[in-house]
Amino acid sequence: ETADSEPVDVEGTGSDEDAYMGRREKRREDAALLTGRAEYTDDHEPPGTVHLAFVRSEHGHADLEGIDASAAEAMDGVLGVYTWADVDASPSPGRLPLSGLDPDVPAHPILATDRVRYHGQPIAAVVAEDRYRARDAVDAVEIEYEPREAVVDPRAATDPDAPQLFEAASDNVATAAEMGDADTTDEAFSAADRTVEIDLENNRLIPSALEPRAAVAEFDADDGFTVTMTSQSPHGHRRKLAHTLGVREGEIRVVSPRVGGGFGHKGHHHPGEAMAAWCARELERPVKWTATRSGNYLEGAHGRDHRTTAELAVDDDGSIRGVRAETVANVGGYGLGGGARMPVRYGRLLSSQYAIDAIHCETRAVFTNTAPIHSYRGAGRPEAIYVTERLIDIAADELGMDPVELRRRNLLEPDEFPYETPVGATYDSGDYEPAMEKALEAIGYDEYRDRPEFRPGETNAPDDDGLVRGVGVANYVESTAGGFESGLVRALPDGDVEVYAGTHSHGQGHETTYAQLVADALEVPLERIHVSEGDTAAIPTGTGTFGSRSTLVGGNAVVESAEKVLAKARQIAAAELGVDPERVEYEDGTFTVLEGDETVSFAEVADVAYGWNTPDGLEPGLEATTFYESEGAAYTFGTHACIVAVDPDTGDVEIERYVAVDDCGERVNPLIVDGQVHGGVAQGIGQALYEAVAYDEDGTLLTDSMDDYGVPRAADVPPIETDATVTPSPLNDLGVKGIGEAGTIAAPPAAVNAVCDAIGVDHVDMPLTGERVWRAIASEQKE
Ligand code: MCN
Repeated sequence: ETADSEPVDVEGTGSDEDAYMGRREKRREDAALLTGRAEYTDDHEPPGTVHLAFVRSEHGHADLEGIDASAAEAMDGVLGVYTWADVDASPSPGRLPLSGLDPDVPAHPILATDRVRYHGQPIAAVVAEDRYRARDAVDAVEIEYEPREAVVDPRAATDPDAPQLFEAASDNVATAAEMGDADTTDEAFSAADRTVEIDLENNRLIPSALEPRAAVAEFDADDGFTVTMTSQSPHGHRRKLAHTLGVREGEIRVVSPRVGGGFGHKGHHHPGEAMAAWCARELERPVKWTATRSGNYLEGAHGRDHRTTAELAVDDDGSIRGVRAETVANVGGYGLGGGARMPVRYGRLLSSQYAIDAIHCETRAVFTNTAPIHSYRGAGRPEAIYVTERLIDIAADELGMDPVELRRRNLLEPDEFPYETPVGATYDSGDYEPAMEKALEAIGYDEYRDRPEFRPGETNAPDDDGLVRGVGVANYVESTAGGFESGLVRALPDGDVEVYAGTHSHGQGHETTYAQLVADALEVPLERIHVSEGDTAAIPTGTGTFGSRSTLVGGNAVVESAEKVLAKARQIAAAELGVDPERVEYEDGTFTVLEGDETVSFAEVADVAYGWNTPDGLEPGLEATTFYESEGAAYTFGTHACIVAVDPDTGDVEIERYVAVDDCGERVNPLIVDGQVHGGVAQGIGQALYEAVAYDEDGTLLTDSMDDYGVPRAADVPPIETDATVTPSPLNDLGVKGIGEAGTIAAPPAAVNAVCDAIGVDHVDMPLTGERVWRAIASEQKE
């Protein structure tokens, strides 16, 4: 990227050449991040800081028969070793808040009570003068376990004979939900010409943010707690910490400095930050906890892990009549936060981009002896879109139809919006075909299908290099935004502007995009805008960054506040100029009397606002706060397509080309939007080709480090060719929709569709390792 501030050329954006909206502004936060000047949680070290480390369960399922901490307590530099008995004897409830589940199911304790339910569950907390001594003392704590039989597979867990995790959850079912209408769907299936079926696994993933979870807790009897931590939602964490510690929200300040990636798992409340705060109060010393990579892998909320049987009913002319899905979603050892409720809502996106009259989805969220599962980038949307987009390719094969043609025949038309799906989603706006055609054109779909090597429904013939190639296309929708967000805009006396938002960027570039929005609204230069997030003491109560919501709710909140500031500035300017506010026009930072020459600048108005002589009837100061609530979700959409090359001798897959055409409405900063797509696609490719979480049958996590867990390296990710269409959301004045999760949703079905096309099979479960693909080719050849 060389150009700093080019106006964009996509129709529908950047119409005003002077506007910052639509410009490819470079991220202003990057200089500090890239040169190592940025401060992360682990950089914070107040005087007297001591270090917390956890003794973690070595078993997936076991009763705790005894804990002997005497040797650890006697070690040099060790300040305390704590167990559940200590937490239980303290005023803190010590259990993470759990909503939406049977109240008889005990919530996750910050230290294990009398039983451990997953490998890595924290059992005891050791605090020492430095982290090395803390780590040595962890090894000196003796735990006596009585192992129990474990269950790690969510389907197996629903067997009445399977080990039960909680008495109150029979057959280990945490919660269940049904979406759509069963009878209508049955009728659609009986009336349809054909049905196809798939049984698939949406593989469990572990978030691999560069920065592990971390917290530094300080306690003062007069001021309460200050918890500096890695957080996607500082106000949310304040609330949850107050619950776990048993104190009032006003007694806690959460500060979240730079956050080195989150991908969902830094939005959830884990034992680490709560235990650091608990220990800080106990010891009256600042307590730092930084998870090790393995600690993060063992216990940082995992994602996905669905088992689904799904069917699609279709007529011979390609009209899709219905979709039916039955899913068992793993939630691990405890339903972390709302984590048990989250997967049962996944069915809401099963309609993808299509007009399907009948859909029915049943989901059960199930406890197993594995790490708690919560949301991982996409959180339910990738799981749903994967089901539908895989079914469509299988149906096309059954019909002998081009899978793109089958999609084209069923796409929703632009005049059908707002569109209510049979599974309870209301799509705000969409124009799906142009995005799909753009992607097909870019990948060269028709030329690919015309190649002599292409053999529909069977393994394609190898090219001269011996590799078989395949093309895969996936359409998607992404529900973005929801809830409310806070935005405060404050003009300072010299006309500089501070912006505070309740969201918290952990890689998304909010400092740049919010500044662009406010600079436009106030018509002042970008350099004069200063954006802050991440401190509950400075920022009006907000919600946080997840669900690709920040641009829509946070963006509109700061813009509305800027507009309120400008309205007041106009009143002050009018008084200064001695005319009615209606007789004042504003352009490029200057108020001018209509048909006159007198002017006053925005900076001069700000100076007056904080002077001793504010005009009569006007309160001093120049700031405004907005709590913006979105009217509903805005539905981003697009089409991703890729070409893969498969080595038939080894099953190795390489993605040779990847095209992403996304439509997130008006784009604030297309450069950042591209970056978000790149990151999301890289993670989607990780899920499709490399990332597999393995537990053995005792519930031991086998992939507890980056040696064993296949996060894609730069060389594993192909160049990503991005493009866009622009269909504004009618639900908000900016016309924006979110983009943060699009790539993780679209990439897995695009990649798997391409491999299945190359080797001529119906389905191979992710990740598409060489072994799995080779076996699929071998079994296809046998038939
Ligand atoms: N943007 C834009 N125009 C739009 C939409 C978005 O210019 N129409 C810009 C935004 O202004 C913002 C960025 O794109 O700078 C992402 O905005 P948005 O889609 O609103 O998403 P959020 O900021 O709420 O980010 C959340 C999303 C999620 S849910 C995960 S998980 C995720 C992600 O973003 N985790 C990330 N992107 C990540 N990127 C990095 N580097 N690291 C993570 O952990």
